[in-house]
Amino acid sequence: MLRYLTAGESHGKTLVGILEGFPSNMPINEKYIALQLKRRRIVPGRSSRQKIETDNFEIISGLYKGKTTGAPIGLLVPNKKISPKLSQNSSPRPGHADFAAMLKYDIHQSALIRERASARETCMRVGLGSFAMRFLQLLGINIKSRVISLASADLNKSNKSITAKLEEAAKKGETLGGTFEIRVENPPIGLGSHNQWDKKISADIGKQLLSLNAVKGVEIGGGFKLAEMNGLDSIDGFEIENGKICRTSNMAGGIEGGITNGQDIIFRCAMKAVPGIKKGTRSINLKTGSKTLICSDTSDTTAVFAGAVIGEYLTALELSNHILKKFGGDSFDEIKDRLFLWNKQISKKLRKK
Ligand code: EPS
Repeated sequence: MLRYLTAGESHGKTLVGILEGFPSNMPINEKYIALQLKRRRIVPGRSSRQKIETDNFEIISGLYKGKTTGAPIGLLVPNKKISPKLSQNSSPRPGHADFAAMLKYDIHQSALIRERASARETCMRVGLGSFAMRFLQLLGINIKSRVISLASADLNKSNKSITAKLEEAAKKGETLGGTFEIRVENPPIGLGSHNQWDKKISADIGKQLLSLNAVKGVEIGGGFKLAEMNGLDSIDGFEIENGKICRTSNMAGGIEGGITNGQDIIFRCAMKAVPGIKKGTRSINLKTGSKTLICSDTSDTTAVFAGAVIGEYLTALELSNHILKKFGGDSFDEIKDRLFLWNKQISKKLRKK
């Protein structure tokens, strides 16, 4: 089983990550990891903080001479912008974790909540997810993402450029939400199970995506539109094409009964607009009861483009976990051989003259 944990604060010394259960002998180099981290950083809508943070990292364990060793992978991403002194303010920012977490943890300084709740943490999840992404790529499985909409505009139909939309929002001091899609190409049949609720891969990937800051909705395949369709139209039929059993559509998004069916896995996420607003949001000081205004200069204008990239790595982590559950094995070649044999057997079963 693949597990990961992160630690670290937005302006603390360093982000820390541990990826446990990763197989040995998988080739991966630092250049590859750096490139994945850059993908999250250099996207439209980012704040000036991304010009400060370079996301240089250090692998402290689990890698030797360009190959994983099977030991837990330890990763550090030191922050460039470090703030040893945090604001003493007791006003929670609405829309963030502040209010509930301050009461829950009996903490009177909202900065202590903000520091950990910040999406800076997703940098580490992409760092750890790089290993999973490489693992999948070497097995012939690819994960892609695309932003579908920004605020209410469908990016396929809109004639206003993304840059123009973002500039307009930034000028007004506003932030924008949107939707993005994650697509897994060439997944094996049979990951997950219908046999127990906590074995369904749809729920597992959904949990990963819902754990991403600002994600408020997740749908699979036809998603919410399926609720408006009749049964027949929402079914993916069978046919024989080129002597092989295949499907007529992919409304299920590659997952039926919690099991991958061999079609592309498709998830879409709705992300709310980042609640840190330049113009300010009204709050109340929890200590004194006085009314306050909190202005944020560091928020992204939109986190949707970054979210799409992060979603890929979260999906990669969960998919790799399911591959390890199904195929077992401790070294990369062992898993690769088992997966290839499985794919061959399935292919034979689907071949019809
Ligand atoms: C974030 C707020 C800003 C962003 C941050 C996510 O940071 P802060 O207010 O903590 O300086 O810059 O994103 C990153 C630093 C990053 O690397 O993604 C938030 O509130 O989620």
